[in-house]
Amino acid sequence: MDLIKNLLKGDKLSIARVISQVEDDTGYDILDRIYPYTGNAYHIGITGPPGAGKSTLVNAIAKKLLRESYKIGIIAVDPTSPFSGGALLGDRIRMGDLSLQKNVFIRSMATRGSLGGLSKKTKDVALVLDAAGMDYILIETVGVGQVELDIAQVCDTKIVVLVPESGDSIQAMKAGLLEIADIVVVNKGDREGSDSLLIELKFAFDLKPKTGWRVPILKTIATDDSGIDELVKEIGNHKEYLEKSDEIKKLQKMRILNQIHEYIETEIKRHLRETVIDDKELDRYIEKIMERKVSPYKIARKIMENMLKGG
Ligand SMILES: Nc1nc2c(ncn2[C@@H]2O[C@H](COP(=O)(O)OP(=O)(O)O)[C@@H](O)[C@H]2O)c(=O)[nH]1
Ligand SMILES: [Mg+2]
Repeated sequence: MDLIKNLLKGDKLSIARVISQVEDDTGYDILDRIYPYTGNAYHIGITGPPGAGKSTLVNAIAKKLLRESYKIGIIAVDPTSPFSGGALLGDRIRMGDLSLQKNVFIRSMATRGSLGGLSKKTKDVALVLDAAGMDYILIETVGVGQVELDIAQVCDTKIVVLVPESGDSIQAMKAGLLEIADIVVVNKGDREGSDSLLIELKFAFDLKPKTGWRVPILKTIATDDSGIDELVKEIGNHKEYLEKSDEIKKLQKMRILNQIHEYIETEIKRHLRETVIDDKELDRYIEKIMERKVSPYKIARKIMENMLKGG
């Protein structure tokens, strides 16, 4: 099919069309077919509180990688403004000059209306960009909850961005954000308090037992590209570390296992909703459960038994 052929060549229009199909949940056939061409892109996750400068950093990192002649895919998952879509537009404008470049493809994804399915869709979009020949895929997410941590699993190098203001560091530690960090960035290094945050973080990481990768803690001013060279260098170091130790294989295996589980879960749920449970029958069960004649677990087991019998 021409569409896939052109996708594999990196044609932007074809990338966009395949992504729309994948997002519409009708894309499994395409995903099956492009899968053999994936597995070459390196995934970098950038996460942190809203306003920390993630998009600005992504922009700066992408520009640096572009100068080294790499092809870059960018996925911005932005739930910060679910009602107006304003943040999304903001990202587009800010990344605007990048999106005109031949070797960059940018996709913004709203979380609105896709509760739960978002992380899976992000992974599918990443697969499309991978097949389209991107060397690096940058995934920006707001680090506030489970979805983001889940997305972090997709990435080879996870960058956590913090800023001096508003005591983000302590909150982030609580949220387990720093647990997933391969690189910590203190952005807005031009702001007051950035050095003390840097020291605080270095202290916190020094207390951790050292095994394998040593998490670098860097200061950046994303708005004027300060510290970006070092950040990109550390991304390269981490990539090398993952490749030399067998960590990258472990990550890939975990990812595939997740994909299988996630797919099965989604399909079982859909199957249950669409075919196994008859609404009227379910109503009758619920009545019985409310009368305490039977437990919900017993009914659930019964429904599952029916499903496994092919009902
Ligand atoms: N002073 C200063 N402002 C920055 C820096 N990095 C980003 N900003 C600004 O902070 C705001 C939020 O940045 P953005 O990249 O959209 O943050 P995001 O929500 O984390 O993606 C924007 O107005 C940026 O121009 C920085 O290093 N220093
Ligand atoms: Mg952003």
